[in-house]
Amino acid sequence: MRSGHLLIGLGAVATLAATTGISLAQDIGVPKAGAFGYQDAATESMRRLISLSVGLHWIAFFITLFVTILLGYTCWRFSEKRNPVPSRFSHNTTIEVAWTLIPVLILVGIAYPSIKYLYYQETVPPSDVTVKAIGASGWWWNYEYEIDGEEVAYSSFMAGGGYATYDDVVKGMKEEGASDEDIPSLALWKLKTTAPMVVPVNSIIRVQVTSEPGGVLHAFAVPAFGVKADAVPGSLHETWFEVDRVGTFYGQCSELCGRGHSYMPIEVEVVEKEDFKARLLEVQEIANGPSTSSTKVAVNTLAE
Ligand SMILES: [Cu+2]
Repeated sequence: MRSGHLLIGLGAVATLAATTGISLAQDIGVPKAGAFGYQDAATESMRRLISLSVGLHWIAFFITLFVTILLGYTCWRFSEKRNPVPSRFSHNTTIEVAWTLIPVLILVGIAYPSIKYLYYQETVPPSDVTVKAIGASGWWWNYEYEIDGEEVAYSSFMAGGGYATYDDVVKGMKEEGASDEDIPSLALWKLKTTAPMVVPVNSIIRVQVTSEPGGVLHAFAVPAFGVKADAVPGSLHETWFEVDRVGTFYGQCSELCGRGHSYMPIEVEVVEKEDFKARLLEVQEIANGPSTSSTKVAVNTLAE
């Protein structure tokens, strides 16, 4: 059975490696039947993270292989039958130095790329757009921008929130008068929002993450971008990403924040640079209504 497991292990690592290639697939972050490994990387940061992870898996694989073979050989070679008179020595300087030094070198070999990646990820380059993502205590996200001195702010709720089952979502949203394209597909249920975060493609996006004052902990996470930042009331955390393609990407709140934790998805719409401002203002208008002041954040009207 062991060789079977090894083959599965090798297959798993190969699949992880395969996910590092650039794909033009849309709707990254949507669950797919039989999917395995990481989501397609849409940023350089996530590509680096995947190659680091694949490298670490290979190191862990060979260490496990080595230890398993050594253990098997020892059990076989030094059994009572084959080795009736055991040797009595208790020290061997050469091997003691080796089994101390080799693991230290392996750990240093792991630490170096890990710290290098951390430094890359934690250093925010000069940004083109800054977005403030605020986790709301009623379980949704608020997004705030300042574009050409103009404040843009809106709330992003789960599309079809407040219903217990997917059938109820379809039925309920139809009764509310929603069009077919507003109703999320089953795969997009709990991922699609009423108003996505909008960002331009191939631009450095700085995301400032926090939580409502007096609120609870959330976390802003989009796996395809390789970002995850805790949202803590009274504290401003920063992360950044630069997406290499136009499309829609999904993430979810990734810190257990309470009753509505699974109902506060993150939908990021990546658009061409020249379409960015118009699309952002359009989303703000959809979210807040045409007459609402841009600085006013919509109140959650969805049933909880
Ligand atoms: Cu949350």
